[in-house]
Amino acid sequence: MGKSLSEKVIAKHLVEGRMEPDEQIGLRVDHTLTQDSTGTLAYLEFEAMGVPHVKTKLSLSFVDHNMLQNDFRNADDHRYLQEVAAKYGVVFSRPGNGICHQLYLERFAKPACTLLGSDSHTPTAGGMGMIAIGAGGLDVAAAMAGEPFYLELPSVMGVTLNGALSPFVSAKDVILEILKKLTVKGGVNKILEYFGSGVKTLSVPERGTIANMGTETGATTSIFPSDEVTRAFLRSQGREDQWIELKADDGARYNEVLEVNLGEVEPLIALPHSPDNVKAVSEVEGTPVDQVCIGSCTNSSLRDLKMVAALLKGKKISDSVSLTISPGSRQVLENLAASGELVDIIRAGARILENACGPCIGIGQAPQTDAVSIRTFNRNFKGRSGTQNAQVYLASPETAVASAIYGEITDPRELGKYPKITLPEKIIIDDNMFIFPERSFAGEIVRGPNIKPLPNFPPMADRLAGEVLLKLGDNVSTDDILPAGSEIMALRSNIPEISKHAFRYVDPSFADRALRKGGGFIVGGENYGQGSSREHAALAPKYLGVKAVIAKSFARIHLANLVNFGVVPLTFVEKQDYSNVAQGDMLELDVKGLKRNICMKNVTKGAEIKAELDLSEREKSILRAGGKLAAIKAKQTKK
Ligand code: MIC
Ligand code: SF4
Repeated sequence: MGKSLSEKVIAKHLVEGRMEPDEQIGLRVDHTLTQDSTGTLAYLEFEAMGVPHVKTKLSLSFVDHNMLQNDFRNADDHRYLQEVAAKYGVVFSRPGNGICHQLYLERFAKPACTLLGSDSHTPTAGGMGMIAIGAGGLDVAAAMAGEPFYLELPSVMGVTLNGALSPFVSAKDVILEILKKLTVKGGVNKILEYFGSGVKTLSVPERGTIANMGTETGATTSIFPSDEVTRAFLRSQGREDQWIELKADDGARYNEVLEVNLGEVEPLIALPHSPDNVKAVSEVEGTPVDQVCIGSCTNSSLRDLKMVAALLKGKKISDSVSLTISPGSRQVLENLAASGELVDIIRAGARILENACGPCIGIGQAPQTDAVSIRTFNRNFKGRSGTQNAQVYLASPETAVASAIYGEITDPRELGKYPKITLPEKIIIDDNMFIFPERSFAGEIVRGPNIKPLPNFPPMADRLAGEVLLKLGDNVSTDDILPAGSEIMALRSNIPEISKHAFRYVDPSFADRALRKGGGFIVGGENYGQGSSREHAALAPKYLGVKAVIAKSFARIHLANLVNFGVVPLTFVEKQDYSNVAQGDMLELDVKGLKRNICMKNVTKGAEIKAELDLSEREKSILRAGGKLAAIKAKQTKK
């Protein structure tokens, strides 16, 4: 039987476990990536591991999220990150260089390698034939220290792409089509592997867009073959020598297959407030638009911004719209500047922002009250833009431009002539804003006053008791648990302070209540913790005393983060038992021995509820120790 591409790359990196369904496997990690807002914790954790130098082939630290310097805090974090990178052998990408996933794809991604990144959109590099996975900072720190990355072997969903896209339809529409089919939980514990005759019609940045937003289906990662298109992209980046051909065997078997005929995809748009709330653009045409934001790790490549420039050339945006452009990298910006295309963008009335995440994560450009904002980004969870009542829609750069010009949601096919975009064979490359570790740092690492030591947690108790502090519904995102935005994100390296903001917009009294009651439990529905990799969404509740989360199901990265910080993740054996637990109920759990079946007593209702702890022995030992850092330290003292 032929092998899928995913199986081939995984097999090459397998260091523990067997490649069988539901098996826990350990993967060798070739490259790691961090970004600043998860990176400060990740490097504090790495330092605590006491390893003198990173053990990976390549580790990179990007600064692209917390770019607003309203006071000393973000700037102090940036300095810490730069010094720690130099000390431990990590390549540092300076603020202003660009968004981690875009930069990684341009300059470092290599077919057949593995990448672990402390950002949920790390799978973008799957566009280059890699197994690239997002994880919490602690797992990335462990990988930098030479540990394998552990996960349950994902099943592989084949996605056949046939035909070719029609004019004005692009990669974003393809992934929106897939999201419409799979929803935000349809990809959990799966790899989306692309193949079929349509693949060769997509450039590497377009493949990157599709792999990037596969994250929104909950997928572990997405992967494309490495073919002549990949080779041409690497050639244009002066890296052709890093190319190898990579594809699934003929007759490879997939656990399931999804078919997308590219020619049938039409311009699509995700409506507020979920990336899977997808409709045809034509269904919502005419909705007045106040803001359009183009950029993010999904849609900020040279291909995308060349398209934007071509569509804006000679036009003027509507007086009612504020249009912002955040290029994905300095390389993209420099090439647009050199070709003159940047002028077309500026003349049309766009506001050029930094090469960074920016509005995607509520770092500036919060929309006005009740605004409709069309964004080429990947997430539109309520409030993520910084304005709680804003209506955020997700669309392609083509739809975004058409809507900016007409001041209302517009099908881009109404723009008339479709420009032909070709990527230059050779682009301008300048790696000056990467600091390679040869320029070494020998001094003492300076930590600003906002960089607080990591909290320590005791080993787990045999009995957990307390109140249900909060009961939530399905698809609770990490943006709900620990919101982003410039105010709260500046506290990423200060756990005591950031914890005060847990569930701030869901229930502003949560943090105080949790502390007052001496901790307790959270009850959730399906897909609890979807979205980002931020470990603060596990660490802050833990710091406030949350002992366990009982949910119908969990998102992959958040589940791992809960375990890593010693919070017990339990699922209801009978889903209807969810309705037998109310906020304020007192619960008692006997977790001695961390058995699979846990009996949970609802003391308030006098009922017994069956809960399940579906974890590997390795994960259980982490829980017992009180978290992964404690487990690693305990292992070190035994040696
Ligand atoms: C996001 O898009 O939500 C983020 C900000 O990039 C996060 C990481 C973080 O919270 O720092 C992610 O996707 O993992
Ligand atoms: Fe940055 Fe947005 Fe991408 Fe997250 S999703 S890495 S905030 S651009």
